[in-house]
Amino acid sequence: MGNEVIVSKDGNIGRVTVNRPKQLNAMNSATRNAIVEAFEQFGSDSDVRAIILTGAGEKSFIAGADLAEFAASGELDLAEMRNEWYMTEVAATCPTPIIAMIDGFCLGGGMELAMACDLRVASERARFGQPEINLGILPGAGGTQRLPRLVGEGRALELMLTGRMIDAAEAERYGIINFVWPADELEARTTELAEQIASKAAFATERIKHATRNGMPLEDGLQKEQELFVECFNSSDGKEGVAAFLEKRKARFNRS
Ligand code: CO8
Repeated sequence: MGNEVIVSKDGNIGRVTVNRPKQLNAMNSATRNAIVEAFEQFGSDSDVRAIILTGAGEKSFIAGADLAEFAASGELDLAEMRNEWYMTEVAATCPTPIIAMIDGFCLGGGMELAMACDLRVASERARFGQPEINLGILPGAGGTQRLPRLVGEGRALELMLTGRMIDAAEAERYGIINFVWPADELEARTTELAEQIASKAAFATERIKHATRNGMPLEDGLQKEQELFVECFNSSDGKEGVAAFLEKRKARFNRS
């Protein structure tokens, strides 16, 4: 792995930082591959209970795809594109919950990656948008599907058809982000949130994510949820959680 992405582990929290601040953390192919590698590594590390994805510097989370790389590439075929943007699928299916911590620009493929994560938190100076329309292309890394699910079709179409940028307050009102915090508190409050999730029963957090993110029609999704509930109910963490409540003590979960 080069230094386009910095990966570190801090107790039960995995940190993934896109590190191209001069390009406003726009993602080239190497960046996307490094993100995939980091999510896969943390997703299979049983010590890691929550992941924080962010961008280096104060100006940008991720300003989308690297347009210089776009310009230098020739024709794109479907298989190549799927391979290049596999990262959003890895984020959505990674068993470990991922929080996108957004400071500054969150645009195009950056917004699509954030939407593939599980929670999004932002500083007051964050800016969001799907500016692909201004380039004559479309949000092709999940934007046309994930944005309407977050904000409803009308708002999603308006954002994608105009390419308008919105501020953090509007993004919160739209339901794109979970919390807006002052920039100087963003890191600490995101870590607190990650620690809160990391302190829960990982056997169950994984299954909550899986059931919620499976993208199935309602009936199939409800059936899947019941299957996963039975697994959790019968797990040793499930037994321990209920026993601890009744015994008025803190639960000791062991991810099984
Ligand atoms: N790619 C490459 N370089 C970038 C990008 C980018 N996306 N964004 C910014 N940069 C570079 C600039 O070129 C500039 O470099 P330099 O200093 O060498 O000139 C540097 O970052 C700083 O940028 P600006 O000087 O433009 O900074 P400003 O504060 O004036 O503006 C903006 C900031 C508004 C964010 C502006 O840079 C901008 O509009 N950037 C482009 C944003 C954009 O259009 N993103 C979407 C890209 S397309 C995409 O993400 C599609 C994803 C799905 C594709 C799936 C199919 C394959």
